[in-house]
Amino acid sequence: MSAPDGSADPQSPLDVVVIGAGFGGLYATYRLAASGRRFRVFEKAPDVGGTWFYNRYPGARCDVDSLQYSYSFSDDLQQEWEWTERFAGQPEILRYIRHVAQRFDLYRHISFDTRVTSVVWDDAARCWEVSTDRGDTVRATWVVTAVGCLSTPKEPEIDGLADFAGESYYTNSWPHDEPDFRGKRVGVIGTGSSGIQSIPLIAETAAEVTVYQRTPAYTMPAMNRPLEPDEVVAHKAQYAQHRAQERGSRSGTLVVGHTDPALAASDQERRRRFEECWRAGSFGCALVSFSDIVTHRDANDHLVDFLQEKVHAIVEDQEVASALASWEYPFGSRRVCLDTDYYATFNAPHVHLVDVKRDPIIAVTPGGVRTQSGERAHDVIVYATGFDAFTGTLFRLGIRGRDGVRLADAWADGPRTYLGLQTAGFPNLFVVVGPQSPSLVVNVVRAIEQHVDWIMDALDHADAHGIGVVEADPAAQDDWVDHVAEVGHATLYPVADSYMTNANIPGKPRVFMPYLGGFGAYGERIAQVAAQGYPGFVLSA
Ligand code: N01
Repeated sequence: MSAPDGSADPQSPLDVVVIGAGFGGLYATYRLAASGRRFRVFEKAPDVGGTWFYNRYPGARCDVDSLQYSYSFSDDLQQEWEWTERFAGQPEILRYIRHVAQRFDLYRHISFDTRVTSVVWDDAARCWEVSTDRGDTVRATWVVTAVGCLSTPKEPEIDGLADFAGESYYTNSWPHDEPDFRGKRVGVIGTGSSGIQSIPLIAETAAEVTVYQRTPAYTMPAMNRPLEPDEVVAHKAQYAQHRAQERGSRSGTLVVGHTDPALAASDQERRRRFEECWRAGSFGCALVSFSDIVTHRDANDHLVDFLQEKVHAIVEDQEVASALASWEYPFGSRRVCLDTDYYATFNAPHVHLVDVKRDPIIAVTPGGVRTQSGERAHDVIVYATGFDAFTGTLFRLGIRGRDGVRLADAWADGPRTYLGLQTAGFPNLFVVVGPQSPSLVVNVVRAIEQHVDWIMDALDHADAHGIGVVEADPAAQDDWVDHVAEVGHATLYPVADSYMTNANIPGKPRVFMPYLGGFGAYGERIAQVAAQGYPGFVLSA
């Protein structure tokens, strides 16, 4: 993109626009800055961090080990940074992301407080026109969306939300001034990871906590703890090997699975392994404790029976225990949670459970929450009601491809991508950790590096070969969509209603969205496509 004298021509399109400055956008920024390309990054928040910027509710914490849920691109960085806990809390993760942005001088590339409002393909000029709510309009040959899969809050479909006279908070957009729950009657709606992490902490200070549970989550104790200096030294000494193992693994982590089926094991052996995973603080361990846990309902049921016993042993009121463990779907088919004292919290006299499957919420009222059985008074309501996942944020970017087709229309029946990276009809637009890639079912920081590295290689290839347009071939895309569905449906994952199947948003098509073929295998596949000159993509000058 040079003027005749060799300098950058300000009228010519930028090389790249990146949308988002969370883990994904920040790594793309790092790679682009190093490449010498002309680019700009737009971020709607006032700072870096993405999901870790917004989700600052009490107890917000990662459930992948810190030493694995971190960038691997710089050995200096991974050697210097000191994680303090096995599972880092949100403040520590945000400090880390800010540190990365400062250490590599990335802030200067990012326009903060700037929401992208439209991304429109100009076929004549063969570039994208990107507009923002600040009035910027820039043109760029390539667009990289790094907007996260869990970044648009889901508005709970409950009547009367606006009528509530007390304080309302959403875990996914928690205020920076910490709410004070002391002496207050708090209602919490939602029992996914966010609810399960925040409820025990809210209960520490609130006068009364009422948890409205519609679907009970599977959750296991996180066994979080401070990291020992010796184990950190040992891990750092082996970082290269650990990272290679993560990259080649099914889940992008160091969890190693068993290859024998639960259905062929003795009761004693099953119990031994399930207990081991329970004590390890690793739901990933449980998912791969036997080869058939996520593929055979009977095998899965053995684990469910084990977990039911655990809940009944911790929770004193057996009726409450039954409600907390009334799972009607297989373990793992909704995202499993890791918690700290979640079940034990229900032993406190001021913590109550309302099973809204049996006693549905009718409305939020000025004074609290009305269910079929009556009204409960609250001073505060916390909504831990989740996200319009995977596609919610992408659709809100106002993306229009060839012939003005909206991405939302092209994906009206569910996402259609080739390798989860591109969509036919939307040339030169790459999606980082979107639908039909491993994304949320693996260590997402590894997945981000994998995608960004692949995209940067594709841009290098395009530059080296005089290619101006890269677009998914519709036939290759059809094959990939079928493959993602086939692999997903060979497991129990699509059985449950959840954000993974779009089932949490009324009106969205039910489609299982992540790719379950394994992180390492997926990495090999996309690397092979690159090595073979990008079959399945149409490349033109
Ligand atoms: O959201 P969720 P989340 N009335 O969708 C309920 C990641 N994460 O924010 O299932 C009553 O899981 C809903 O009930 P139902 C992680 O990937 C990671 O908790 O619709 N209830 C459900 O119980 C996680 O999976 C970490 O029946 C309503 C809950 O709200 C993902 O983010 C921490 C309702 C939503 O659960 C999302 O987790 C936090 C209604 N109208 C999050 N609407 C860690 O790394 C919704 N619900 C640890």
